[in-house]
Amino acid sequence: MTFRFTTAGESHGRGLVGILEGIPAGLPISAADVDIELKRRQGGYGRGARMKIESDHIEWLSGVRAGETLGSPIAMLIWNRDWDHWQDVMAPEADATPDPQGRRRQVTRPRPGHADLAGSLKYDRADARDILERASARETVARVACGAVCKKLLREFSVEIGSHVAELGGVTANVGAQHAAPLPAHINDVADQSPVRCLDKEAEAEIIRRIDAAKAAGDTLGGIVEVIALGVPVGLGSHVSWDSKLDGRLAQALMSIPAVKGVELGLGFEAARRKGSEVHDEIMPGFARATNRAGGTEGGMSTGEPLVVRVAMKPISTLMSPLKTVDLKTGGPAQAQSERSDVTAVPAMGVIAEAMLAIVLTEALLEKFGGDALSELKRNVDGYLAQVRARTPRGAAS
Ligand code: EPS
Repeated sequence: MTFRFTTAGESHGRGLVGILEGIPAGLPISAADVDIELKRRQGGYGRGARMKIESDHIEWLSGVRAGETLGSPIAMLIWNRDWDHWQDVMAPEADATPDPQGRRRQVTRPRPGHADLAGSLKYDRADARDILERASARETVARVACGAVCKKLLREFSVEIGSHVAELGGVTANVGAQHAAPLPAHINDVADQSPVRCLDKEAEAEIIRRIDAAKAAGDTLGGIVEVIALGVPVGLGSHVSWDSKLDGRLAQALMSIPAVKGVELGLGFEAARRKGSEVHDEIMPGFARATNRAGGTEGGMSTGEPLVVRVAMKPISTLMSPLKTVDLKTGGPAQAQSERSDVTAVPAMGVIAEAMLAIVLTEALLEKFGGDALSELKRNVDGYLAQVRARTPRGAAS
């Protein structure tokens, strides 16, 4: 069964749907496993009023019975509570008595940086709401739901994924995979205690000050999140074809998160500034590495070292002190639309990036090991790990 993942839904529509295909039968799962992740995504200092309205949780539509997956497509539904306020604006059926003034809550002043303008021209829409409703980062709630199921599967193989905010609003945390101080063993246990998911208390205080200042100025802030997967076995992905390379697949998946503009693995761009002797991770007895500057992939395959990915998010493009734009209706100069929005969503983006990482790793795991049932998948993984162990130099196996 080919692994597939998709989402449907608009920001102020009835709800969001996430669909996963190819998850083997027999994986224990409950709505609570998914809802925990949805709650984590809703948090973070700097979010707007919408998060006070929503209280995200899933309803299973298919693919799960008596607390276990069936091997059939898994569909999850998350209702939008805000729909109550948007039913007329977002109604699917044509209005029998249309308002002569035109549609309510139209958006005709596209926001620089948002999908509004390119989408309105491409899809030939007079109202940019037809674009922004789907371009909205609300869609990521369905990604996180699918990612939660994938995380549950990966945990069966001792793969743990966590993240923390490495930079926000120009403030850099003095903690991370490339810093001397060790990261906590369970990153999320610590990061989730911080209102901005930052592991450096001093940086956290300054980040909060900057979020408050940006809010007062009607501005927004971006930042960088570091996502780490521990316990990934050697050999996921492949060097043989461009589209089977794990690093390329991770970059695509993470770059697809709204407002993400950059993805780095390990040293990333910094590797380009160093000599080879200061970049590559020497191979020690037992195939261990003294360093992990590569960030867990070589030749498009996982190395067995922690997977370390940094994801950069631009500031949100809805500004309360708006930028210049052009009105789609009049063609004349205007101020971009300001709608209720967040000052920053970088802490939430970390949770979304964890989900996308989990989805890519699950796809790569299932592609390599196959299996219709979890028991079969486990046998296949165990057989492979025994084969790898047999190749590990004697007396030095980790
Ligand atoms: C978003 C704008 C805000 C955010 C939203 C993403 O929503 P609203 O326009 O309803 O105030 O809160 O994010 C979410 C709803 C969410 O669940 O993350 C945008 O324009 O991208």
